[in-house]
Amino acid sequence: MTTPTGARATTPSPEARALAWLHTAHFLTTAPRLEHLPDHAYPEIAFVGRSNAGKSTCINTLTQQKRLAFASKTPGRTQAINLFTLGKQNITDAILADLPGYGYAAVPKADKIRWQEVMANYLMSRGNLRGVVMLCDPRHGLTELDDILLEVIRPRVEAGMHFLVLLTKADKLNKSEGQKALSIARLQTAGGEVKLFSALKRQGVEETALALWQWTHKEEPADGAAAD
Ligand SMILES: Nc1nc2c(ncn2[C@@H]2O[C@H](COP(=O)(O)OP(=O)(O)OP(=O)(O)O)[C@@H](O)[C@H]2O)c(=O)[nH]1
Ligand SMILES: [Mg+2]
Repeated sequence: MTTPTGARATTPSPEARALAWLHTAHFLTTAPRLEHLPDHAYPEIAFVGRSNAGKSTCINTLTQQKRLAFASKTPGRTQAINLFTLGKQNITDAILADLPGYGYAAVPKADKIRWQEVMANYLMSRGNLRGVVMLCDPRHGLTELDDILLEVIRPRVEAGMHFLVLLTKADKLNKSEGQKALSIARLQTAGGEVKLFSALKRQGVEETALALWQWTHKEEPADGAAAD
């Protein structure tokens, strides 16, 4: 776009637009079980990963809000599915879901099994799940439970669902450790998209924001009109 004097008007970069969109996040609801999840018509993006991997911190960083999702030093803090709405001018156009972490040793076995079932059901059956962000602390690597989750979502990824692995707390790795972690995770996800992410150093934040925006908006008509 040009101004009357012919100078280019400054339009925000796609990354800045994506971050502004993420900043609109509002808490919607918390669902202790799948049947408590509200149905809605918007694309949903789920954040999954081992307990303490950094899911809630990642959501807070992406949305540029300090306490939207509850981040904690105590593993197992997120115990229900928390949903957040996104959308400019209070017009919701997407939902983020913060899922409880798995693999925390101190959780009673029955609770662990119950949660694994809830998560597998969610990932297999949630109708408008547009994408999954799997967070993984690269110092632990992808674990057996992460592998099970990869198998659960494989059919949906093959059917077109978006998927991204974020290697969190990248500030704790040096450059060569980071590159090695990327290579290993790419092998383990059979060439899946993997990025280094650090909430502390804001590494990978803009690219991830842009990916989420594209996942939820690129199917829209080119003129920006709502689908219906
Ligand atoms: N150094 C560093 N620490 C981080 C980063 N992201 C998260 N952490 C820390 O990791 C711990 C766990 O973070 P959470 O965001 O609560 O992890 P979670 O995956 O939501 O955990 P659960 O809800 O228990 O599943 C906290 O102490 C965070 O401060 C990061 O990028 N760098
Ligand atoms: Mg959490």
